[in-house]
Amino acid sequence: MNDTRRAVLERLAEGPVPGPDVADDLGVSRNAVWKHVEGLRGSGFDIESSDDGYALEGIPEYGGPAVEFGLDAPFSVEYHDAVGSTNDRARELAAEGAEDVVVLADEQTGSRGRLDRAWSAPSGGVWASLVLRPDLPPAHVPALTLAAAVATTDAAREAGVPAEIKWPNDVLVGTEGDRGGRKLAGILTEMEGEADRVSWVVVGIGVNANIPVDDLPEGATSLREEVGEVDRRVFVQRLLERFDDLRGDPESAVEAWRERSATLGQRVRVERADGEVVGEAVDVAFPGSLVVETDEGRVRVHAGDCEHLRPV
Ligand code: BT5
Repeated sequence: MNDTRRAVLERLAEGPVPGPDVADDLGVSRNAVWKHVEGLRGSGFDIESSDDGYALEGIPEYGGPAVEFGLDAPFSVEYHDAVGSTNDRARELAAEGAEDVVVLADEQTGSRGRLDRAWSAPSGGVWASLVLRPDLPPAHVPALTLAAAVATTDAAREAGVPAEIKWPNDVLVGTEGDRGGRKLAGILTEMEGEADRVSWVVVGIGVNANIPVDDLPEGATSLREEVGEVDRRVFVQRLLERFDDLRGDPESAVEAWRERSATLGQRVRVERADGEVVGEAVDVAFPGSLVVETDEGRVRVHAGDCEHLRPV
């Protein structure tokens, strides 16, 4: 949504207002106001016109303009009913110079997990990829993945789901149970940069929102399964707002991650490209490495797949 359209919408949301007043306030022509009102109606906003002027009576349930409306974070949203992978689309936008754009889809037909694993993304999910241009050295980018995991966890908790984070990027529910938790969300961060500067980062966040578990892989859960259907518009807004708070202070993201972690204090096995590490997960160190106390001493693991083991 462009800035003028957003401003028109905000004026109409305050109550009935005559078109000419909106035009004067925003310094645009009456015809321009009318065009924006028609555009907003086309996007699903219910705008009534009466003798008192225009009034906003209803907003679309979901989609780009719906998420942008009332969003307290500086992101614009490109929405797709269906797309191959939101990360792939976000990478295209990043290559074109985009910043603070969120690619959001109802369904993905070719989405990816880490290490080119498949990610199942049927209709009803929250599939979002954030195009960022942070002023960070590449080595600090993992902190953004932690920030995204915290933001996702907090949005899930606000929706009533007691989510926790498994290092580095899985958001789980029910980690106390025998099966070690069911996966609610995953994060895939990709970047391009030089030795000392990031050019762009794409943080891809996949949340099983309003999806029946039968449509998901074994071991997965969804918000719908845990608490019933959620308002995806509000969920995405809270997630983006929380992420926006955290990204400016990566150290605080790591601290917030510790507080929501299901991994710290657990016996873990971490599979790395160059072998496995087994021991107790004792800390996460900036910008996101897991510190494991092994029989041979402390090891810092930067990347890998982590499994929580039963205590010995
Ligand atoms: C992840 O990978 O957890 C990262 C997933 C990132 C997906 C988002 S959606 C928006 C954006 N666009 C993309 O194309 N991707 C991102 P990983 O840790 O490698 O976990 C992958 C494994 O999780 C798979 O091998 C399955 O076992 C399991 N899995 C697949 N789909 C799942 C789902 N919907 N829910 C829970 N688990 C799933």
